[in-house]
Amino acid sequence: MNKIIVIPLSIFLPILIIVGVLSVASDKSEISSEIEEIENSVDADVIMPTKVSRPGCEEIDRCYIPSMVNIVKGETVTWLNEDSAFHSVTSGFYDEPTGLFDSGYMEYLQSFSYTFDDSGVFDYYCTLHPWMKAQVVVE
Ligand SMILES: [Cu+2]
Repeated sequence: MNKIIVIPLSIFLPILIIVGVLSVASDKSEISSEIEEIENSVDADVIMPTKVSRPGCEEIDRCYIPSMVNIVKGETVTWLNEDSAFHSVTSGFYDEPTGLFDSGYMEYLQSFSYTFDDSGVFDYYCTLHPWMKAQVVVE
């Protein structure tokens, strides 16, 4: 006759709970490592730092960091929004967009890239926060 192995519920239930907790924990670490991957995968030239949705950053020239980027023709600039608020990267001045580039609203950790094919000084700003402005200088 075959022996039937009976695992008492008092042992089985705690094991089940531990396995459940462990799988939730590994899910969480997976998510945080995914976020890290996103942050590391974006090689940003310019970041929008936290708290720039309130005026003040313009006084220390830190609405976009750095506030001036120097590149040569044909190079690409990548912006990364590290703020929890929406921001944009829009060519021109507030209420005077040139139409050359516009990221639209960028959410947290969203990036935007633009390749500059002509030389010149390119001003840009945030459509949501008039004090946010910076420049790309293309040789
Ligand atoms: Cu903004």
